Amino acid sequence: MSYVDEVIERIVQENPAEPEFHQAVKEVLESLRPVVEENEEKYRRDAILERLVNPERQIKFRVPWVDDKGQAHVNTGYRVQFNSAVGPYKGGIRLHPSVNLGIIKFLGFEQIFKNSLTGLPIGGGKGGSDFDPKGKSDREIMAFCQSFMTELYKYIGANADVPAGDIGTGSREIGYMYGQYKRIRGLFEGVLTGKGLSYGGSLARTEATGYGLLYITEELLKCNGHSMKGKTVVVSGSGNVAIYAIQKACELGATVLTASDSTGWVYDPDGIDVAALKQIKEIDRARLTEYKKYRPNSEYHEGRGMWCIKADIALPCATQNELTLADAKLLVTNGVLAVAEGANMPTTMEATEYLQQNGVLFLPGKAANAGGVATSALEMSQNSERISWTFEEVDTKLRNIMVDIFHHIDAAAKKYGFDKNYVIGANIAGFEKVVDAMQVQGIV
Ligand code: NDP
Ligand code: 2IT
Repeated sequence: MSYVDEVIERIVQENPAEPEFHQAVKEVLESLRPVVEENEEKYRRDAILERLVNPERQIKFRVPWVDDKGQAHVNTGYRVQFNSAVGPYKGGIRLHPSVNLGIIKFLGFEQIFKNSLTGLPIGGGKGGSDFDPKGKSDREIMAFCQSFMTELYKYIGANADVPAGDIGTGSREIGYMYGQYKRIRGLFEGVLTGKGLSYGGSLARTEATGYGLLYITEELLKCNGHSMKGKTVVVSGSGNVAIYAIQKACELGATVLTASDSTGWVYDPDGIDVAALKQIKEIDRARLTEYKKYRPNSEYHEGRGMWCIKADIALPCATQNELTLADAKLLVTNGVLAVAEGANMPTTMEATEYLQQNGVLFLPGKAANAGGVATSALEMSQNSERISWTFEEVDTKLRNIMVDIFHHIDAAAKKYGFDKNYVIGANIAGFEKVVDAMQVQGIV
């Protein structure tokens, strides 16, 4: 049996009931076959793949908090410190009832390669909790965040592990967590990113993931003889990534037809109104059912299903495995040109293969959504220097990073004979730097 197959088999056996983690490991290791085959003897001797797929450390803890009625609750907190070969662990904190160890491990594993692709010195990690922020008061959110940080602070630090936002964790939650860290440690340091601008946050971090997604998609299109201008786009999600992806797509001259949340989706034939979306989601924290009040011409549909809308580009920006084989078939039937993942692993493996086999340009999340963590690393730089760059400075750096990522993954795919297979390109390009750092640092 090949080394890759052996490691995949062991990871499935040793980590039962973690299907998303198995999926992420399989996708990456399958892509790495040509590199592993070239170096099999050395990698086996040094247990490179075993060390790559086993987190350096995984922390699980109890998070007790009290609701507004005086009732105590207990949630589970996680931080998986996956790989620090190229820099301090870096990755977001997800607050969602679906969170479990397997979800955090898949996200942490993906983060290793994504962070490597940014070209910046950040290792891979991820954290979170099964706490559900929906419907909670500000005081309840604060109580949870303070309790979460009261345990997490022991394991993180500006040069050790720097968490940030993800699903359910935005600037409000980061603020409460930062305040509690500072109070316990007595350190005003860049231990979190996605901070508010008044206490060390970076301009353009809020916009970065969505903007970065469009910068790399524009480069992909340009290199394949197209552009965003005049294109129609279907987007899923209506959170941080989706909102700023929609905003930048509009700025580049495209029309975005859809947005979604966990209960339904909207179709706006005149183009999604970003100001209305921000009011509903960022300010009112309400459901998308409200959208019709702003745009009477739009349609609201319960459930999922926006992939049936005909468009040139699809940008899944909500959550993992939200774009299935059936959805991919609809997209192909409707003549989709490109799919770029704003979310982490939103496309199932079967759907990805189907899109690629049918000539759709496909950008995987670890390249396409790397603008968020890249700008987090720029926030870390600004914190270290104790200065703040202008919006334009950060945005220009972000754009350059995304363009560089595209050419890097494109070149890696070509080098191994998989021209335009950006999944293989991203996995190989992300791996190359990490494996080099791991090898020269010895067996640790
Ligand atoms: P938000 O919490 O801001 O928004 C998430 C959006 O996705 C909401 O519209 C939410 O709907 C929807 N959603 C979440 N879970 C589900 C689900 N199980 N089924 C259907 N819809 C769902 O998160 P972000 O925008 O920050 O994150 C979105 C994706 O992008 C995630 O995969 C995240 O890991 C990834 N990502 C985020 C980055 C960042 O900087 N924030 C960087 C790189 C990737 P509802 O409001 O109803 O829950
Ligand atoms: O998935 C991701 O890359 C993020 N949620 C952002 C992580 C970060 O550290 O900014």
